[in-house]
Amino acid sequence: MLTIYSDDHHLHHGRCELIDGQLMPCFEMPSRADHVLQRVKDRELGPVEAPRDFGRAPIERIHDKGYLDFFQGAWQRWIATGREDDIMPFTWPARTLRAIKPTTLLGELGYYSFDGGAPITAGTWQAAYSAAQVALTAQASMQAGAYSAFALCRPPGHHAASDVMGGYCYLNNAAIAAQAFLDQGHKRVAILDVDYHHGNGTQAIFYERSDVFFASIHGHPEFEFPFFLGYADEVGEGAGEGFNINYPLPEGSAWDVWGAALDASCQRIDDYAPDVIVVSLGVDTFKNDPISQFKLDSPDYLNMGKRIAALGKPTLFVMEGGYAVEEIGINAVNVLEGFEAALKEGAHA
Ligand code: 6XA
Ligand code: ZN
Repeated sequence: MLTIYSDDHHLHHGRCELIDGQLMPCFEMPSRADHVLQRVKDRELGPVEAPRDFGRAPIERIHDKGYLDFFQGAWQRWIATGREDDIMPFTWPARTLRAIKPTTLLGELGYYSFDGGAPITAGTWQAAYSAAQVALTAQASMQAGAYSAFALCRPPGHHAASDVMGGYCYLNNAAIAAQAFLDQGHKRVAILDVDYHHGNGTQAIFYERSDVFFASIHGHPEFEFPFFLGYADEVGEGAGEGFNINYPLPEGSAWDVWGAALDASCQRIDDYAPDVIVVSLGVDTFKNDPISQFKLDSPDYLNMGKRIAALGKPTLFVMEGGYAVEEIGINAVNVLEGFEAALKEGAHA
């Protein structure tokens, strides 16, 4: 399987995030992608290539132009005021306030974000832009005939909506790739989000559309981030009704429960009959992950890949979360190796 990877992710290394009542060093750190890349190489998964540059146009198919302009220009505005530490939002237009867009940098940042977990640093735009190009290049390789590809994106993307950042995410790499498939002639794309956290951004982007089916398996928002989306009764709206499915699972869920939700997700995806599948591949479902309450073990990721392969569809894997840095490479690449092993065994027609 071809892996697309850019070193530009090193340009983004936030100092801290606000989590569980504390300012903590960011769990989302450069060594995550380094470990995944190393494992891809150690296991000889396939060639590793740098992304091409498709420009901003395919990103603008998903993200609001004003949001992109703000994000791209935020750092220059910040340092022009004499600051050089990370930019962090701290006030949001929640109920009782007006959802107006202020003109000051920190006001605008509150408007364009939903949590204190997505710091903007000097290199954040470039890293996120390159991650989107990584996803687009992997997508292009499939458009050119590859059956599968791995977009080793960092920063991740599934919490980012059209004009909102948060949860370590700025640009929604999986959504951008899904839209590119549609723009290049595919009719139906299914996004399967296996990250521990609900993909609220991806859900929001496609909630009223029937050309993208979204299925997510995640920690129940009653106890887990992002808290305000990801419930089972969110089934899509308008033209999108019936094209969104959530499997919120309890704390402590291991493969027995998780795998059953995967089976159910795959059944729904099968019914949808997509042309292509995009997997939001987070491995923070791992038992030793520092910010998750699920209990998947490393061999479970092989089974995950096999089950996804059994869908028999071209599949693009897009890297999302996973913070047990020592094991993130093993677990992510296990999914890809399980997928490839199943293909060799003839799981797809
Ligand atoms: C709170 C936790 C953010 C979770 C980010 C993640 N700052 N999403 O892994 O998939
Ligand atoms: Zn996650």
